[in-house]
Amino acid sequence: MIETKLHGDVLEIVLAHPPVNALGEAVRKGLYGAIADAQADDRVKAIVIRGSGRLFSGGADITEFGQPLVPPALPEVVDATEASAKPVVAAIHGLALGGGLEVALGCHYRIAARGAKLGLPEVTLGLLPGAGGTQRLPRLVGIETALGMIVSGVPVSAAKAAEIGLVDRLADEDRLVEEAIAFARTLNEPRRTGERSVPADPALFERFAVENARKIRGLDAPQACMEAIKAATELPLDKGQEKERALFASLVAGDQSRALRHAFFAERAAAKIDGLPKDLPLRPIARVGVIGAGTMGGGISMNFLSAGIPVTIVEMTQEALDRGAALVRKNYEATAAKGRLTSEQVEKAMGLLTPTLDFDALADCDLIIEAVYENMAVKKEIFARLDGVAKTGAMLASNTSYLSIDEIAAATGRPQDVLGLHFFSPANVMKLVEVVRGAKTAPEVLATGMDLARRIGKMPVVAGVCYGFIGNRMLIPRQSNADALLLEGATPEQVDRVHTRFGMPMGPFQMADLAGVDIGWHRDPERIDSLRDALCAQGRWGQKTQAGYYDYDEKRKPSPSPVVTEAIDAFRRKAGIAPRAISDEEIIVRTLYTMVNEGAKILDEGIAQRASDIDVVWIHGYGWPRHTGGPMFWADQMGHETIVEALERYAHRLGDAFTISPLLERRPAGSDFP
Ligand code: T1G
Repeated sequence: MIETKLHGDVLEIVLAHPPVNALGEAVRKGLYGAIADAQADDRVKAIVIRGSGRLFSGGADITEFGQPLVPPALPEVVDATEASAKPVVAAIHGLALGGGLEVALGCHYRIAARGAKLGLPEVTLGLLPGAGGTQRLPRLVGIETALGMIVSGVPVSAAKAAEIGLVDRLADEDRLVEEAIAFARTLNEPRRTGERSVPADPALFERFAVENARKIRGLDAPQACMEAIKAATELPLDKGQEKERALFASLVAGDQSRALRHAFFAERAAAKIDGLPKDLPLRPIARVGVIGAGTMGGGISMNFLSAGIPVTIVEMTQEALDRGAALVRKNYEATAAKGRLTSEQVEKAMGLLTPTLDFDALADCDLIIEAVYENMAVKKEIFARLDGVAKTGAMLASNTSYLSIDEIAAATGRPQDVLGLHFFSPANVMKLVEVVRGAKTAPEVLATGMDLARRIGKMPVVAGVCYGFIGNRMLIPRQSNADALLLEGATPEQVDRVHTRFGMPMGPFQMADLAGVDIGWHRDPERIDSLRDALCAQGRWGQKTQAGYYDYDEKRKPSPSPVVTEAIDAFRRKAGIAPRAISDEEIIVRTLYTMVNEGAKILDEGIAQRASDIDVVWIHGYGWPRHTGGPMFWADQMGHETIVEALERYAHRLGDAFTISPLLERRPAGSDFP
């Protein structure tokens, strides 16, 4: 956990706790003891602290939160480091995050490898730096810089850290330790953070809060971070640390931090495929083929191009092909215009794209992704054709968002090579990919799909085959109830407002307008069986036609539509429904609780490996508010009995086909989903 080595008169202390040198109990004890021993060791003139492996330290051990604290607490260890009578130098490489950076802040000097990054990401876990970071960082880099780093949680580069005074020196990666030891040898005494508070203009905090209002709305931790940093402008160091610890204690016990810590571990658990050996040989993917150059095909292609993987994209007509390639270029150039890509990077990515009308050009691809429209007959025809073109061992994937991978695989003679790679629109932006395993998908094909998704920066989740897999299947009861609520008396604005207040980026009707009301429409303007049919028949296809469930101005700003109100009334009259007042609670039960219920069925049927995978799907595929942990964690916190009771109370509104998941019903009170 802690290794020490004496280099002449300089003691090297190594944080050695793979994989991230988390500052768990044993590391804290070891570090505290090594610092104490060094004080009494006359051979030691100065101390260097570094991390083993690929980084300095990933911070406190998050798994310990919520458990009884075993001393020494991290603040104590950091204070003891700073109190050392002998100079202490932190030698930082890779990452110094959270408590890791706070240990470095307790050191008297900091030297960093040029490729290192330093940050205080506690806010992303619903916490604040609780080992002196909110008090020492402002004293070192100033209030404004400290506010930016701590409230955003975004790490800074070593160069930036040197610029703002967070580190004293930079070193080449391979000379860091020797330069740190040599530097330590030149030091005669410690340099400590000043006790005095850091005066600041109070208006700075108000301005910062206003500028960041949208980002931090409804979140406890950013507010507490600002309060702790403000204490650094009013109190001496020790008093400020007391304030920091009190705020930390409140956050760590709070719902939001427990939810955010759940999300952190859920994302890592999602990468694991139960029942598969860890070291399964993956299939090499050197070239990808994409069939369909529409919005999805283009977006999917960009993920591989940006990761340096060549893509052959196939379309049926030159016009569609040109349009698709132009859209890819347009997306890249829009990113470059924001300064997030250089023009060379754009050209490099575009240079890896090979548009073609020749289906046989897919013969040398290692993975081929079909991204044509949602029609099973078309997909089966494509896969049957692929069977004759794709090379042996090529992986054949469909981007279908609902349809059966098993049925598609059966159109080929190689079902073991077939899987689903369900990207979420816009595919070059949304992180989620549902990696759908068919009944005959080979284990290494599934494992390769998961690994490749991560290589291109996605958040993959394994899904079994059912209509809509995980995310879209849970959308079904949400949308059917939302539609029914309109006919029973609610308005699109009311239903959407309940969802946006809950923390969703948009509600069901705003989402329909964004995605396209006409998606999945039968396209027969004479056949009007639903409000959606009526809107589509009038050409109200959503934002793209400046009209859907809402009217849109040229800036796509939505406003309630009298046309829609009239259409809803007409449907009510036709169905003989007298509108009634609908409570927000009813909307929550019928659109969010029913989603949880569907999630429980998905879990029960083994479509999802674990409840936390369902949370990851909704956080990364639909923007479910991360600080509630995802639908299943949120239900755990609420108590399954609360959900069951409410669903039973509204059962008469949920349709004859509605059933409560047995998994929900049979869970003992207070238990969580598996
Ligand atoms: N505590 C416990 N486990 C951790 C951990 C941590 N801080 N960081 C990572 N792990 C586990 C992770 O769950 C995974 O486990 C394995 O290590 C590899 O992680 C008092 C209160 C450092 C950038 O927020 O951002 O300090 O799945 O897959 O992609 O003020 O891990 O293998 O079983 O993510 O190379 C603040 C959290 C803590 C940083 C490395 N620190 N970690 O990414 O590997 S709170 C953070 C990360 C704190 C103090 C406060 C990343 C990483 P498993 P990984 P990676």
